Amino acid sequence: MIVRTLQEALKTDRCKKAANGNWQSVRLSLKDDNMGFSFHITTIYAGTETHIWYKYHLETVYCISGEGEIETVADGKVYPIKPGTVYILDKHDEHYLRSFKDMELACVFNPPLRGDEDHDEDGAYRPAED
Ligand code: 9YT
Repeated sequence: MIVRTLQEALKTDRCKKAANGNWQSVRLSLKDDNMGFSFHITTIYAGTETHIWYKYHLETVYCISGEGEIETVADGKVYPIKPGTVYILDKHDEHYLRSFKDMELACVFNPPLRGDEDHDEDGAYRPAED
């Protein structure tokens, strides 16, 4: 059994800040926990727009607090995000994530992240190399 707290993890390198300044993510559970997924608490800062295209990962995102929207590039659909909303990127959906009020999100990635990943120029994380 593994027990961690958000408060402690925030002070370690589990807390990853995006180079573009749009978000920070506290990666509470990673690949080396051998769970088959990783689990993060992410803050998306108000007033930001982030292009995301997880070509090599699936992600499920649950909104705990804040307010924003997601726009899927393929069809231009816009979905509001508010507390209680979950969105599931089951098709590696390319999208824009916009935050109007700081959003706190719980995020699950499959395959799990290693811990140090930041978005590349396409808004992806590189695939795990095993
Ligand atoms: C919702 C989303 O994907 N935000 C970007 C950060 C990501 N959640 C992460 O790396 O934890």
